Amino acid sequence: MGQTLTEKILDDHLVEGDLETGEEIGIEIDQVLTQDTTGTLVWLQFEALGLDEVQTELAAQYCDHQTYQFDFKNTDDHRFLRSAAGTFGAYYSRPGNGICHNVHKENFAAPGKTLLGSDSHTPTPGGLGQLAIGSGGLDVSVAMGGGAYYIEMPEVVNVHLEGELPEWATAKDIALHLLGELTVKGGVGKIFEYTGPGVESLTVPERTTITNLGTELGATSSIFPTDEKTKDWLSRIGREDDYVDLSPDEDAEYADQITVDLSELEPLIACPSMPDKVVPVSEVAGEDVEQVIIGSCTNGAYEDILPGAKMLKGRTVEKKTEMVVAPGSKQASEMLAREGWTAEMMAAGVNFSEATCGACIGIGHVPGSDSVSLRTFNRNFEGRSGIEDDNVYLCSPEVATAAAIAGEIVDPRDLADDLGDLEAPEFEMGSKYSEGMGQEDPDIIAPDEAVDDELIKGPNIGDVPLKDEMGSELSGPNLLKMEDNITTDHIIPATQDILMYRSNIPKLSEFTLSRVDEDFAQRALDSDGGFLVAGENYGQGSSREHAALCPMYLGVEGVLAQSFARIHKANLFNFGLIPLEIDASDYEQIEQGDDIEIVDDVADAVRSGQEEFTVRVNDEWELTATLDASERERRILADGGKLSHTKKQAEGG
Ligand code: MIC
Ligand code: SF4
Repeated sequence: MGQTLTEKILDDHLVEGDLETGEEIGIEIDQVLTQDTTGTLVWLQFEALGLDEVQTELAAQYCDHQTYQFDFKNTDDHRFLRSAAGTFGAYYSRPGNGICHNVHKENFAAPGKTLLGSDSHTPTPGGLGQLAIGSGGLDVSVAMGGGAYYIEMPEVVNVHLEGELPEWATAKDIALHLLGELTVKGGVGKIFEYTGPGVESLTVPERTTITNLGTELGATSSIFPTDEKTKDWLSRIGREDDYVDLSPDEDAEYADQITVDLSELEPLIACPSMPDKVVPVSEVAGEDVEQVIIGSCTNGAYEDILPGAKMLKGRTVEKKTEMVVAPGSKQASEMLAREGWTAEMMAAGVNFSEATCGACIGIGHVPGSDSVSLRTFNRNFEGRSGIEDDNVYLCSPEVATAAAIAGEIVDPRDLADDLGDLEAPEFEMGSKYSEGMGQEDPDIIAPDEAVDDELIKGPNIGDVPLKDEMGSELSGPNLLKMEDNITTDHIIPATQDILMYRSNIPKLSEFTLSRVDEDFAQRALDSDGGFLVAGENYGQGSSREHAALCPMYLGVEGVLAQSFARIHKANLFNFGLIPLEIDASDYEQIEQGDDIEIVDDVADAVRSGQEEFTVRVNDEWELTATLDASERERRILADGGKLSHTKKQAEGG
């Protein structure tokens, strides 16, 4: 039987297990990436594991999320990261050089290689044939130390693209269409592999917009085959030697197939406040728009910004609307400047931000209260923009620019009809060979150019807390009952005032779940242990392991949820919190404050492979909860988390 492209790459990297759906496999990781807000823990854990040198082909540390350095704490974090990269042998990309996914794509991403990154949008370079997966930081530390990365073999789903996009519909609309159809949990446990004649019509920047948004589907990864378009893109950035031909076998078998006829797509928009609340733009036309932002890791390439620049040529941004461009990388900014587009856009009334995550996580350009903001980003979770009552819509650069011109949401086709002289911008590829552009990225420090050879820890850099081995008894109150689709932004928000404590767990823990219940942290600390209860898809969104580590620090012992998001579930194991699945009817019945007791000898049951656990509530009624875990995950859990487990293994325990 033939293989899918995913299976081929996994087969090449397999160190443990078989490629059977649902079975745990261990794979070798070629490249790792990390960023500033998850990277501090990655290196602290690398150090705590007693590791002293990067073992993967390549490791890269980016500073992208909090680059404004409002406070010495951020600057200290960046200095620590530079010193860690220098000491242990990673590339270091300076603050302001751009978002990890964009800068990695430009400098290092390579077809056929595996990439593990401590950021949920790590799958972005799947658009050029790299098998890239997001994970918690500790998994990245271990992979960087030469350890395998373990996942349940996902289902490989074929997304078959037919036809070509009509005018004004874009790659963003392909991704939004899938989100509308499949929802934010539609991709859990799956890898989406794109095939079909429609693939040829899409360039690498368009493909990476689609693979980037695969994360919003909850997918483990998304991948495209390679072809002339991939080769062309690599040669435009001077890396044609990295090209390899990659495609699935003709008789490859997929778990499922979804067909998308590109010619039927139209401009789409995701409404507040979930990326899957997708409707045609015309359905929400007429809403006043106060802010428009083009950029982020989703649509921050030169090729993503150009259409807006072309649409604005000879026009101005409507007076009541503010428009900001936040390029994904400094290279994209430099290309726009050298080609004259920055000046054109500025003349039209656009402001430029440095290349940073910034506004995407509520750092800068926070919308006004109860106002509409249109963004080309990938996430619009409530409050993520930095204000609780936000109304953030997600759309393509074309739709965003149309709104900036009109001052309201408008289908660009209607705007073109109204204006009479607005043409759909032709897609145009950029090149690093713009006149005068240097070929090397001056903001990247290679391991052999390192400026530090020992770790520099300022007062904000703390230690990584450890958990004790699991005991035989596990009981405590239900500390908080939550609904479906609780995001990691609810658990540990990423806004400015909180983000600077990512390397200081005791302080950061004070903010745990404060967006759901401001008294939570104190209640958890006062209680001797306890549980969290949630609906479906608990922990969707970010890879931040702080969303498991902070509850652990506050004494939480486990989470009872109807289902979990993949990365967050792995993070719960990594920090010794038991993730138990419960039925919808039991979820309905259980109340906040109820006493929860796991009846079995827990540590024993976890180690011995027991799947069903009896949970007694208030000493009155019982429910059955399921632990879906591999043997390896069970050992990690029982040992009190992956750090203790890995150390124990090294000591021969
Ligand atoms: C996000 O988009 O939520 C983030 C901020 O990039 C996170 C990483 C983090 O929390 O540091 C992610 O996607 O993993
Ligand atoms: Fe940064 Fe936003 Fe992309 Fe996350 S989703 S990496 S915060 S730009």
